[in-house]
Amino acid sequence: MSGGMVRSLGKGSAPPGPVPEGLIRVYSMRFCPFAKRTLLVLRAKGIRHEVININLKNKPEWFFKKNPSGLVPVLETSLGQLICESAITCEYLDEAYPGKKLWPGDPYEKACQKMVFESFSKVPSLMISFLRTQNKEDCSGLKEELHKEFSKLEEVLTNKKTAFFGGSSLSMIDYLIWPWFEWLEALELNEYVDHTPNLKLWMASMKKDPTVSSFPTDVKTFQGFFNLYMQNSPEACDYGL
Ligand SMILES: N[C@@H](CCC(=O)N[C@@H](CS)C(=O)NCC(=O)O)C(=O)O
Repeated sequence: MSGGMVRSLGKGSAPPGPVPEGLIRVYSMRFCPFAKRTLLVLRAKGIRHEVININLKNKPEWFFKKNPSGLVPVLETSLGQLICESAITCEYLDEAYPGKKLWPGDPYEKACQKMVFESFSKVPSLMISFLRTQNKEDCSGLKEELHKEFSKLEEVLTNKKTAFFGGSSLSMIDYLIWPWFEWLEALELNEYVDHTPNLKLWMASMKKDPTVSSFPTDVKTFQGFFNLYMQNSPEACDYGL
């Protein structure tokens, strides 16, 4: 399985050939939290896959044929089927491949996980806005909103009395929301989970998961990427390689 630590393809690159049988391909970007959802599910389920990184600041022309919106992640099967939108890619992988099921089989339990997912939905855009406005203006409003969103997640864990959002073991909802928690330290937002002890414990448990710990997250590398990305540098996506 590809580790994904490969340079990205940019404008002028040759389009990759068909996906070999027995493999699934993911178009990704090393620092994209949405693509990380897909990669976590691929790894957790032990699905053989290859990773093609896309230079999001200098996109290859051919990439728009894979996803007209130009966003990663995108899955491509050996039949040439294309699947985009991270949550949809994760659900597809869980349904299409055998082995450990990450969504619960019980419809009510699945609905509960989807409600948590919905409740988490403001966090990605708040974090991106925070990244964009950092050092430029006062971020107190954003921080207050983030504080509120984390309190909502804390309440779920407190009411459930379980280590993970789906119960006593890790499941789909945990992988869907995890990538943004990896950003906290790099964005110096760790104190925003000080008021949420159960969320903090959840983060500690997530870090111990073999799938999560198989992707080392280096704070300095994240910060280097953030700096270049905010400057629209075509080198951002390959930072640290
Ligand atoms: N709703 C999409 C969002 C994906 C997304 O925003 N990906 C970012 C990278 S983290 C991207 O491809 N950005 C390229 C661009 O904005 O042009 C999903 O869940 O897959």
